Amino acid sequence: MRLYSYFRSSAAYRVRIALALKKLPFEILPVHLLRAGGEQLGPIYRKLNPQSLVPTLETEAGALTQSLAIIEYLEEIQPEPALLPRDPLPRARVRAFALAIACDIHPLNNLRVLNKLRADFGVDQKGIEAWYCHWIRLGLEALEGLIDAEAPARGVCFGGRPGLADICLVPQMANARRYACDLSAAPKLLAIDAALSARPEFRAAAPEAQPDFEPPPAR
Ligand SMILES: N[C@@H](CCC(=O)N[C@@H](CS)C(=O)NCC(=O)O)C(=O)O
Repeated sequence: MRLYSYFRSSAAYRVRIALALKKLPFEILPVHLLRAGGEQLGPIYRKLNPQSLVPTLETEAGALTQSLAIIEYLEEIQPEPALLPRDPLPRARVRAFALAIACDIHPLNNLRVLNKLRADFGVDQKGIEAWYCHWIRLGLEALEGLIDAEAPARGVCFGGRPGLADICLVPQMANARRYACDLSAAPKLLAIDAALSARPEFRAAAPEAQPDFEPPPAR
């Protein structure tokens, strides 16, 4: 399989973690979201992914878009280790946590949204940072209420091993740190993120381990 990815894309990061947990071999094809106005917007990539977003997973059966759809596909073709609980109620709760990140936090802070705020609404860098951290703080505070008090001791959001909720959490926390957002309202998530980030599958999927990684410019 081939994954169209950008080292800093948190949606691609989710798929990288899932592939690593499933031990599925894959090749990274970098798509630079900033270079030349954004390689994702070019006609060749757009044909593959009409939304012009990363990730896209190319499989032998065809190309797939949307990180959560890709991860559920991986779950179906390779059920072990399971990323979702079997029982309907905990399964729905894990999905709710993942969707709270993927639908209610991440899209508000996506590159194209920030670009629009800058270009058409005159928002400066300070305003962008305030916007970014506002949605993260609001979202993470709510997520903190979705997990139980024992989760930090388990080192995962739900159950006993990393799953879909953890796959969404770690990239979102990386985004929060990149913008130096105040995460003090989310102590359980901070502890879980630290435990998960030490696992080899999460380390292999991290931005700094990617072939297209670029260190942040010195401030
Ligand atoms: N819901 C999509 C979101 C994908 C997405 O927003 N990707 C971002 C990077 S994390 C992107 O490609 N942004 C490019 C842009 O905004 O132009 C998914 O989960 O795959």
